[in-house]
Amino acid sequence: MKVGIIGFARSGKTTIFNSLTGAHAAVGTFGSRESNIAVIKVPDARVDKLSEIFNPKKKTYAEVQFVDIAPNEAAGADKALDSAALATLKNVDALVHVVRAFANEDVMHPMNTVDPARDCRTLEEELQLCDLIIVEKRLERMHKEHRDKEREYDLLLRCKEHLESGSPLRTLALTPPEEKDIAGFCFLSQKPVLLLGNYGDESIGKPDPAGLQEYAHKNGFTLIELCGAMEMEVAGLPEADRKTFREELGLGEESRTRFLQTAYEMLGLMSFLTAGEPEVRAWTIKKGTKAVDAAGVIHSDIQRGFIRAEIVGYDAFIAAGSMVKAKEQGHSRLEGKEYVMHDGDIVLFRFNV
Ligand SMILES: Nc1nc2c(ncn2[C@@H]2O[C@H](COP(=O)(O)OP(=O)(O)OP(=O)(O)O)[C@@H](O)[C@H]2O)c(=O)[nH]1
Ligand SMILES: [Mg+2]
Repeated sequence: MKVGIIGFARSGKTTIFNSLTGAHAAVGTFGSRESNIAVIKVPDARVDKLSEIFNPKKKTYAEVQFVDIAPNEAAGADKALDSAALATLKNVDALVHVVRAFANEDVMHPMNTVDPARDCRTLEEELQLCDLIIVEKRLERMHKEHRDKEREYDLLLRCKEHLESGSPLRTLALTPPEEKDIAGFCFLSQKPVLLLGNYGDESIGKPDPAGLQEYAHKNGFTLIELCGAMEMEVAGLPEADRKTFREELGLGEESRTRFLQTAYEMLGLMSFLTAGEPEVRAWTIKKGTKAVDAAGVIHSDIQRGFIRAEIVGYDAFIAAGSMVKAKEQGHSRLEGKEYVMHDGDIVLFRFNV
């Protein structure tokens, strides 16, 4: 999974990027002009347990890639995204909007005041406007080419109306074939947005100090609240010291864990597992994914040549203690293409290409 970190200039994007990934990208004025990329492993006790049993050559956790967009070249702008950012964000699966909720006289907000709800609204409008420009250009071109009887034209007209009414494309009801038809546009307002309130340490212990909880609740957003600067400091400590510091500072559970749990839940993600001597591995899919599409996450050949999925549930496997026993006890099932995957399914795909 790929996540794009967006937000206004100096909202703490790189600070949050560092605290979630443990990277050491430079923050502030001397930060890099390039975007930052880092990958984190998704902790999964099932991968650890299966590895104890299979003793594989390789143990692979699911991964989340974070992209922290480069500072906006148009300094002082009330826009969060320049053209470089737009290109960077095309292929991410979700957006994390870092909302500045900390006061810091030394680093001014590009709009001079700190107003989290305003930033959320402004950025949401910006995403919609970016998409509207793409839609209008495409419609105009299709019209010129006398292609306005095509299905895509109708669909884009619907997108246009929806955007013009001030709504993001993620709230437009689309059938699965329609989703496929517009997937190539990589519309930004269609991507799920997770709000990340970046607070100063003066906010710790205060109820909804920036009004962000209320905003998120009213507008149907998921919100994660962090003290970016402190989190980044703690993320740089040796692992043994981190827990004590977190407790002393009142920071609560590890920010990465909290982030991953919230993001998985919001995005409706789950994992299935593959296990054998060469490798034990977790794979991330959306809830509701069918066996044949889950196969495609591993390799397109396996999807194309799909015959059957041999499945044992994780809990049944652990109770049985081995694959042989799980099979003897009748826990192994052969499922077809249409089978809807369950969280923790241990799978062996049978395929033929
Ligand atoms: N007081 C305080 N300062 C913070 C916090 N988070 C970030 N800052 C400061 O704000 C400045 C900008 O932080 P960055 O993480 O570089 O912000 P950014 O959004 O990546 O900035 P650009 O990439 O330049 O748009 C730095 O000087 C940080 O030290 C915070 O939680 N509290
Ligand atoms: Mg930055």
